[in-house]
Amino acid sequence: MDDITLYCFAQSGNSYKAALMLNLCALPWTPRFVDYFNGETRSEAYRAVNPMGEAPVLEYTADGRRERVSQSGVILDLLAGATGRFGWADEAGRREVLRWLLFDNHKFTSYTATYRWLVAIARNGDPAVLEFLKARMLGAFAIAERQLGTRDWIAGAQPTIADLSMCGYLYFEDEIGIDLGREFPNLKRWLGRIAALPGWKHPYDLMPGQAPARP
Ligand SMILES: N[C@@H](CCC(=O)N[C@@H](CS)C(=O)NCC(=O)O)C(=O)O
Repeated sequence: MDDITLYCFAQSGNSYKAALMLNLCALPWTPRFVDYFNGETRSEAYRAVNPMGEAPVLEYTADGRRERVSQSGVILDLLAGATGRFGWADEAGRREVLRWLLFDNHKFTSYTATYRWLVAIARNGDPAVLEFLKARMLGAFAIAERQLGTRDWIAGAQPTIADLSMCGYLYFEDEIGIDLGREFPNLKRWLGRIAALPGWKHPYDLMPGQAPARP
């Protein structure tokens, strides 16, 4: 896998999952800024890159061909296979990682990302919608908090792509407006363990684009 480009932008926790994996694996990569806030993901040109209209997209050369893949979970799986890093030891381990990746994509990240977007970026959420999303987000946090009560990493004895996926939005803790250390201490300690991995960077130091003004 050569000549890696990641379509991404700094506020995107989903892009961060892939960017963090690339950095932790010390793979050389170039960010390609996605101008999400000016509607790039909705443009025809971007839909030609990713018909789903989302960042991240990983572009790379393999066997002389230029390839593209989207969906952070698939990108993480691809990179784990290509590098032998942050993967699993056996089939049962693979299923465990997959279980948490799906939980992350369906609930953990999706409620958190939507809630954070409304409170920190759009700042125009209907209070009833915000209340609903926050409750769903906190419910997902509680499940991960419990999982991390007896173990250091989400899906195995070592860090896996499940950890890298689930942490995608949690370094935006101040924007989400949650004191993780007080409310979810296991999650907070786990984020510290991920941040101690060589190559770790905060999303705003890893991807192009401006951090939103603090709420
Ligand atoms: N499940 C997707 C979610 C990707 C996603 O929602 N990306 C956002 C940025 S964080 C996006 O590009 N949204 C574009 C839009 O809604 O127009 C993944 O994990 O890659």
